Amino acid sequence: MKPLSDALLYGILDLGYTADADAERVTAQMLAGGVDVLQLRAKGAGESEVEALANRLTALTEGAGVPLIVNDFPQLVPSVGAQGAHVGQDDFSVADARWRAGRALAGEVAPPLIGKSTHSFAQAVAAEAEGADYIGFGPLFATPTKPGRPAIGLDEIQRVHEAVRIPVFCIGGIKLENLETVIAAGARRVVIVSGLLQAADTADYARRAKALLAGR
Ligand code: TZP
Ligand code: MG
Repeated sequence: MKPLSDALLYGILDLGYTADADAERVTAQMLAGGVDVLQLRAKGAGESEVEALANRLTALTEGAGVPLIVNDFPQLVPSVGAQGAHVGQDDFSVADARWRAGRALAGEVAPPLIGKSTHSFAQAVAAEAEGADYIGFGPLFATPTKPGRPAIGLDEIQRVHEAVRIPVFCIGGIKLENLETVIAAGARRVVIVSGLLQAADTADYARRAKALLAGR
């Protein structure tokens, strides 16, 4: 499994953009393009639906050596064989998510990765103190993928990277067109959702984003 410390590009299979029937095809494209972490995000879907979807993806992510992260349902991590869970500011605490994602047989597999969404410098620092394995930091730009969440801009990226030692994935409205600007502002790793999922060629889009991230 690729270590999180090497991850540059984090892709999200968001069922707001991808039809259920296309889940495997789009996941395969993201993996072929070099996505280093893959999250399953299905807002509005119930636990059993997310479980079924995750079960369809693990063979692909495992084959690519890419961690699969489940949004919102840490308790599914052991049963589907995912590598971790992602929580928002209003979800389970990191400790609670970690407990829910804990393996039945301790030590059998790597401990679960728990990521947390953060929307400010203070939240970024707090998430690390809380024990998160990585954070999302954003939305840098307003984005229809997370409606109603104000853009935080690029000004705090540098300061967050200086203060936080765990991997920081900048997120929100990041596209190939603005990625160099985001990198110039101090980002090392990014999450791209709609850019990847709405691309005519998702694998090629991922490859180009990865090249820009690796080139810094
Ligand atoms: N959290 C903050 S912004 C965001 C999430 C899940 C959505 C990012 O999606 P996109 O389409 O890359 O702007
Ligand atoms: Mg959530």
